[in-house]
Amino acid sequence: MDCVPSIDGAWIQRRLEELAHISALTDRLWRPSYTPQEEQARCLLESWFVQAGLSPRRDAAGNLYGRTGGTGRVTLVGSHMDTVKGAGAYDGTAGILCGLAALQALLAQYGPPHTPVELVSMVEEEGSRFSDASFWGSRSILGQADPALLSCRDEEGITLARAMTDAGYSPSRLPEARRDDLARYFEVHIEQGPILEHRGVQLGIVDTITGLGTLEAEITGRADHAGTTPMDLRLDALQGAARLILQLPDLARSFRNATVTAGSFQVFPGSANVVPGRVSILVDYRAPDPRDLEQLGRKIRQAAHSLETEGFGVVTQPRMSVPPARLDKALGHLLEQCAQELGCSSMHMISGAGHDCQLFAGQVPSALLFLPCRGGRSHCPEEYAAPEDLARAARVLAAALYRLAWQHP
Ligand code: HGY
Ligand code: MN
Ligand code: MN
Repeated sequence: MDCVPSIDGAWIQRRLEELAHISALTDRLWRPSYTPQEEQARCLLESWFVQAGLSPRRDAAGNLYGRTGGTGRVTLVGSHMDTVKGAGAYDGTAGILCGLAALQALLAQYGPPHTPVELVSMVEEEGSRFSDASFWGSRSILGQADPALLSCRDEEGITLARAMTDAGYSPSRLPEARRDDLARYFEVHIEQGPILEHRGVQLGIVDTITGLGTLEAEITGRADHAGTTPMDLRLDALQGAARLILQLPDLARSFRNATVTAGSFQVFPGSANVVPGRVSILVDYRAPDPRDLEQLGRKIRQAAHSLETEGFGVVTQPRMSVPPARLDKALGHLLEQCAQELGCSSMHMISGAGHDCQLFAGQVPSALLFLPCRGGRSHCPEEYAAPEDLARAARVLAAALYRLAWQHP
């Protein structure tokens, strides 16, 4: 398949490392949406889009597009530019830069495609600033951004509406971000797990993306003096929460490919010499089967409410949920064929991570291509993908885009 130009993985990696220096924190990488740091990253990406020959545009949600080609339904390629707290340099941005490298190489070799191709850098996929509004950028494109979420708040108490307005975007114009001209969606992403590296396979063709939900459990006991309250007369909310958290791994193990994680919790009042009166936990739970996902969520709620028999007050609140998604077989087969013709090994797999792709899959044929990341590590500074793996994924994407938009429009 010599029609696909070569791609320099080091070019991709240099830009990822440059983006990784743009952080809202000094001691680790966090690029939350609608912040000056995100705007700085967006402007840098925009300059690269223009250098590559793409026409830039921002939508009402702050998603950044780069377009090339004629009229007609659009092949969209993209991922997210926001990060979790303590992120690595590759989650999200690797997909944007692999897409950019693919388009830059094709434009340099063949000029614009017959049918339009757009690259998109999306906002707030992680929900690391607005935990109820994860996938906000892709939801805005798909007309699924719930206006009620505009009043959700970040840790500083700033609403999503305020943050958008301060960043120069008008929440009232969000409906303008909706697209109804998309033909298909491609996403390249690091695997964020160990399977490709462990199996020695170069690329992953994702068939199913797991469903995920977030549940808030608030456990209320009684705040008391840490020194004068006898151990058997306490209602220590953190002890209750701990008993719930220790049950979660067994709940996950009762469903295939399921996970449950209690990664975020707050203790009130939070002083060492006060028996914790209240604890709020955010539980992340996932399963690739929709029935399992629903049952798992129910079992977690039941386990939380069973603490009531010990005298604790328990309130559980579903916060966010995204169903599992089966991706497009024809696009998956195209990626597999392109990988084969380029001499790359590939395997079909499930994604345990959530992705914007699973929202697109509900409306247009969508495909997700994984590249390995070292040790399967992600959502941490150790996250790393080798230049040759970045280049390989970009070339397979370029081959698929060439077929669809340059060769057989
Ligand atoms: O949490 C996830 O799976 C994704 O990184 N947002
Ligand atoms: Mn992530
Ligand atoms: Mn991601």
